[in-house]
Amino acid sequence: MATTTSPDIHATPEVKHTQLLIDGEWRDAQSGKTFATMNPATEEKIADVAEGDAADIDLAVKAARRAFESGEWAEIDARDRGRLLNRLADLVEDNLEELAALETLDNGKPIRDSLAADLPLVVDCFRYYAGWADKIHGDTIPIRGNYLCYTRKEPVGVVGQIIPWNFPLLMLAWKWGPALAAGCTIILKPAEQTPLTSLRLAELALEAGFPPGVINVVPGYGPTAGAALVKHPDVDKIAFTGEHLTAQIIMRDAAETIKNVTFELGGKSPNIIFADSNLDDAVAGAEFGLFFNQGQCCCAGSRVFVEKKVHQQFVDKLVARASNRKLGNPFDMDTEQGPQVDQAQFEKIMGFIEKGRAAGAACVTGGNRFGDKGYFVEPTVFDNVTDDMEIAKNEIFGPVLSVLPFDSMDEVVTRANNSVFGLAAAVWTRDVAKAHHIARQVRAGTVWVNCYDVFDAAAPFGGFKMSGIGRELGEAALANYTELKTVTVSLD
Ligand code: TXE
Repeated sequence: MATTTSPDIHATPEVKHTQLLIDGEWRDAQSGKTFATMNPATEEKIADVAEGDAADIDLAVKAARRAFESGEWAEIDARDRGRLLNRLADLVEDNLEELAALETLDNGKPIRDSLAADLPLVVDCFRYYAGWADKIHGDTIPIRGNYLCYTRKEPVGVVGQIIPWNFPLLMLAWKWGPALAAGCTIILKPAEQTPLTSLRLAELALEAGFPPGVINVVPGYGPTAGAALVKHPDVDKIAFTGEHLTAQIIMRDAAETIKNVTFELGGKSPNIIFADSNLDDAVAGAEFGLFFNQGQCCCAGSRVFVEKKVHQQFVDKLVARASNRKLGNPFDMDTEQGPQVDQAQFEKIMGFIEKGRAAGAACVTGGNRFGDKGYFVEPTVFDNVTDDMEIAKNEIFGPVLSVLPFDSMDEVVTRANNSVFGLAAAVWTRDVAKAHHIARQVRAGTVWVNCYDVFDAAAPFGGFKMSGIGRELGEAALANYTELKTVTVSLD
């Protein structure tokens, strides 16, 4: 894992690339259009970035198709694909502080999180999939008759990857790692809020030696660039992370060409705290599980179920911690919470806070804007939330935590599962049997026991129900980027 020493956190990182990367070349959008990417901490413009649309997507798809068909990529030794991924990981490590600063500038996340979480996880992810590149293989299968039957795992082809803004580099790594290990070629559409680190990574990929056309990056808006990628007949697969409502549009658009899709969507994850838990650990876990990354995590533990016996004690401790969180300049090393990513997200969150109050939930800390510049929201805790309230049902994607008291195990399982989502869950208890019972009964792709937000490139992640289709990370993610071919040879 990468380590850092005394980063120059106050230096404004240089914005080296604002154009599209297509076929190994930096280009303006064919329309000549640009869009502004903003600093959410200051509400000031950072840079104008080329705004790709359908015409640019078409060029990028042609480049990716040529790179895929030409064999200079898919046919190179699998081990060499792994070597390139490792070289990319090295370059990320060599430029870790610059990348972390650029991420913080464009997204607003505290520099200490970019340095300690996002970037090390990116490096780990590339290295993990570098190791897989030469281990993707089929089986021999004993079928009836005198035949040799075997399977091959072949790259799915040209893939479109559409990512969000909450972990711009990490979402890129989760998508690039398995796709490149499998031998696919890529068109990445980063989120319009945070295009800068994707473009810098594209430059590092060129430096690492990925052939032209293997990795193309086309910033732009969802309904134009994103939709063009989804509808393009020569794109074999779409991998998307974002909102379930967007996924519904993508699924409809992808239906036109029966495109293979995988989705990592939102959640309303239950974090269940039993009276027999180590309460201080549980409180710390609830705080981290929701407030990390300004609450902008798909797996945020936004429904905190607390056993009634310890409810008041828990709320008092949580309020003490939440109200002590340090908000401010994300480039200060001791800042724990930065701004939300943009005005739209800020307004969405403030709207939910109003709905919580109107529904009668008790706002026990926070509930307001912080400061008068930048999209900062005070860490907010609602107590005595009931399952039918809007704030208990919808993904808020901000620093707003709901406490829901409960009495019994059966009750809490039913209530935890009473959601259209099923991404993650956590349980805090000293009773092993209780922990495993919850782990088994809760319908979610990840269950953490006495911990929260523990991620590793090797551990699959993804959702049940409306939280997604398919799994990212781990060996499981390779299935997203491979087609299985059966070959049967007559031995007569
Ligand atoms: O998401 P979108 P937004 C949730 C979270 C947040 C809400 C809205 O609740 O408040 O979504 O955020 C591209 N065809 N999550 O509007 O629209 C878009 O350009 C193709 C949860 O930012 O899903 C961007 O690149 N692509 C989530 C990406 O989709 C389209 C992370 C994500 O944007 C498109 C982010 C279209 N028609 C938000 N429309 C998570 N699961 O972690 C948009 N896009």
